Amino acid sequence: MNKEDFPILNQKINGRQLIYLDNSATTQKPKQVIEAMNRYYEQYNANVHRGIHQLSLRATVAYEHAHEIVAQFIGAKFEEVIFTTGTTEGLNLLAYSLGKDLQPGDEIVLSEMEHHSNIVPWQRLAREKNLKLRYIPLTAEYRLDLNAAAEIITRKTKIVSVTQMSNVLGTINPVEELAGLAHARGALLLVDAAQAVPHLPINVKGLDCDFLVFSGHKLCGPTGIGVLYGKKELLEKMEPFLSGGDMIKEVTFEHSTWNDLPWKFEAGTPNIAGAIGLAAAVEYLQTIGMENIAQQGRELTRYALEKLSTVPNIQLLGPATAEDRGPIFSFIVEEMHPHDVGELLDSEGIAVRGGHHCAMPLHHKLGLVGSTRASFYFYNTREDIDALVEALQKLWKEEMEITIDRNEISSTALSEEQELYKENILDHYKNPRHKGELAIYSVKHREFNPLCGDDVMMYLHFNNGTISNASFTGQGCVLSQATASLLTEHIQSMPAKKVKSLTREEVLSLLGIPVSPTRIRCVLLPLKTVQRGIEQHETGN
Ligand code: C6P
Repeated sequence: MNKEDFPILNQKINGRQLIYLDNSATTQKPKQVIEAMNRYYEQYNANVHRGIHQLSLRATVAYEHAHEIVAQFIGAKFEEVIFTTGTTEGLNLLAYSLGKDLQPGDEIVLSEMEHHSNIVPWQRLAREKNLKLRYIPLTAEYRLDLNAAAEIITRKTKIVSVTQMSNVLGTINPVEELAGLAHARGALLLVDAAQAVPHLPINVKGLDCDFLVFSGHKLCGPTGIGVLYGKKELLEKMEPFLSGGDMIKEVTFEHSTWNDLPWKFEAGTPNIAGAIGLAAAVEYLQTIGMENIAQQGRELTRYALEKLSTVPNIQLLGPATAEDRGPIFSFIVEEMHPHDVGELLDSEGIAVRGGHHCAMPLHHKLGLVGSTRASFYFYNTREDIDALVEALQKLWKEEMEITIDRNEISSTALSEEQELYKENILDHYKNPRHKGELAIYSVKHREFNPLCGDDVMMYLHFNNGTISNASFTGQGCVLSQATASLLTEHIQSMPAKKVKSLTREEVLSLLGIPVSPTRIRCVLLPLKTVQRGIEQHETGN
């Protein structure tokens, strides 16, 4: 691997060398992938499986070859690899197609560490067909409780669907063992390998899973392309998910028959450039070697565990040892909202993710609204971990230039007047006005920002169309909480009609400092809560 293969990594962010640690969200793309996609668009862009002209033939060959490359990469047969838009579509396809055969009372077993993509489609199916969802719990070491799994997976279980590597905890789950448990009870085993395929050599036959899904963009490929692997005999029996062009063999006005695998599950013009990019990404990973990538991931994991455990004010989530663990580290910084931590690290050029990482139930289970996550890939180094640890140490020692009371509200240089506004914001954060329930109120309304966990409940009391009293409760980052305090003060005795027409500019002017685009949502959440509260009062809903 050559770091120069990744042009994007060679840039400064906020005056610092970029350190990209958000690889679980999406990985960066090497030149080889970008060039392969460009070549398709520049030299042989055409639809596949349709034209008889040269360009179409070339595109078809490349598209089918991409299936071959991916099939060989995961140890599957050509017919068993279906291109989707990503892990999410793969899981939705499975819930739809497998769901057709399920009966009321049947059970689906998931785990407590699943991504929303492996929960929500099953919840919808369960509601529609009166099925029961059960969850394998976690142990205190953040691993799956396999004793509990052996009891939860029963003859009533029809599907077990689990992540192979948690996108929050980094835990690697024993898929073979779960396959054994599921198959012994007559159930199917589905694997969400979105985080595992980028880091581990995968052989679907060795895992003995029935289905496995992943996304191209997490392994150096483009977005909008993903893979569904399924055992051929199962795919043959399943109903297609989407229907239309290319997935059919014959169509009359009355009925249609389905194309052969894998095309039966690929309706419409596919993401040809995406497939070509994915194949280039797989070939790129293969030149490095998946064993080498896994080995380097283990080394980074060991080093990160050792280093991060030296930072006093952070609590690491996930297994404490490098065994069965990938290089994904979520943590809580004492007394700081993940959003604030993320923005502070960004000011040091370090890109991480803050929030619930699309695993809200897991965070709730751990008693958290969110966490900060640093996730590594093979182009990361020990020096990147050192830089992260150093930045976190700075946070702890309150050395960061822009840190005030361990909470940051603006990373841009401020004028003298804006500095005063900043002090005012901090004062509202530390000593919120009108915080707490109102004893008497006309309406209460709650809004929640699912991206970061900011949570605001507004209590409003009306008198002749005027807000005679307002208060709020909730928790979140400095900006959301300070704005709620400023806003409840601002709207006291204001006609409800006027409050309803308050604009974002007016709310921003209450803050008086520039707010970065990523934080506008934090500021607007209290405004949305008040305005929806008034609407709720007016409509009675
Ligand atoms: N997790 C993360 O930051 P899509 O969005 O379809 O490519 O992948 C969904 C998905 C499913 N399962 C797991 C275990 C995942 O980690 C993800 C994507 C990203 O953690 C984006 S939310």
